[in-house]
Amino acid sequence: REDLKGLYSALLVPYNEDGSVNEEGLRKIIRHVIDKMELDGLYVGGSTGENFLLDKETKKQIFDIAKDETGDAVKLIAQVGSPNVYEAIELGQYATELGYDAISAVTPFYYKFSFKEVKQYYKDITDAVDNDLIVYSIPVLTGVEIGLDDFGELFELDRVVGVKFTAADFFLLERLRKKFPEHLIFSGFDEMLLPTVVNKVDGAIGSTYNANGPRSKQIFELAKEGKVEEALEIQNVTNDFISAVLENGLYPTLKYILQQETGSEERFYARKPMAQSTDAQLERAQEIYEKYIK
Ligand code: SI3
Repeated sequence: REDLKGLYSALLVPYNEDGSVNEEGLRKIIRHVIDKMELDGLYVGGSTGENFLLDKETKKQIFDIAKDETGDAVKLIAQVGSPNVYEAIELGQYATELGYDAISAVTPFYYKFSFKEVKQYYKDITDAVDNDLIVYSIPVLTGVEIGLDDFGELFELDRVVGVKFTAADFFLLERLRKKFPEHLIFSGFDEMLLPTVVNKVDGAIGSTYNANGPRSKQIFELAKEGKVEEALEIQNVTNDFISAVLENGLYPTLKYILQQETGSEERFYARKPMAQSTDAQLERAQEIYEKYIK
């Protein structure tokens, strides 16, 4: 799936104060990512979209809006994973019918599933959904670690075409790349984009690319051309930005910046139980916005 390579926005979703989707705001973010950030695709239904706080109908609504606003302009990957595998299958079929280019599924979490159970989960999804699948591995949030040999078993499943690797384990990343040259590897931590590109990932999916797209694209392109020194300079500024964002709160800061960038009057709320931004966070977000993005 050469066509899936590239830089993706882990799509941020703005909510209204009552927890419903702010559709106008979401459409504006999508336009911003496509037209101004000029990214290659959208990863819809991920952590950044607060997906794991949503009911099934709202997840479908977001898939609908993203497809409707995007058309065929960029690639679309639908994250459908959930410990409820029946829901994952239904969402995978739904996104596939809508025309999503691929699906992705987080490793099942909460219960301590054995690897045999994790593998069965991916087999159940790929057997039932007529689309290619990217494993979403994010041990920092799920607690699920997958080793080299286990990745090999998942990659043997029909239609498992790669992994979104959101981890800082560069030894495992290097081993994966060497052993599975035909599978897609997407980098998941934006602050580590450069070293993952040096390790020859095929693309990256991240939250900060929604706002810091141009620098991220430069890092990606320069590193691919072997211009590591130049890429590092941009990664350094990028990481000043990401450090400030993480210190102030990832969601409040990105929501504030995207509200400003899209010229939206309505505040971009978080979905409960995620806390709403405080005045102090909003003030700091404005400073970060002015210093790094505006
Ligand atoms: O599913 C998604 O929304 C993502 O792709 C998440 C993405 O990997 C982000 N990870 C987390 C834990 O939020 C990163 O983009 C992350 O926000 C960024 O690297 C800052 O740490």
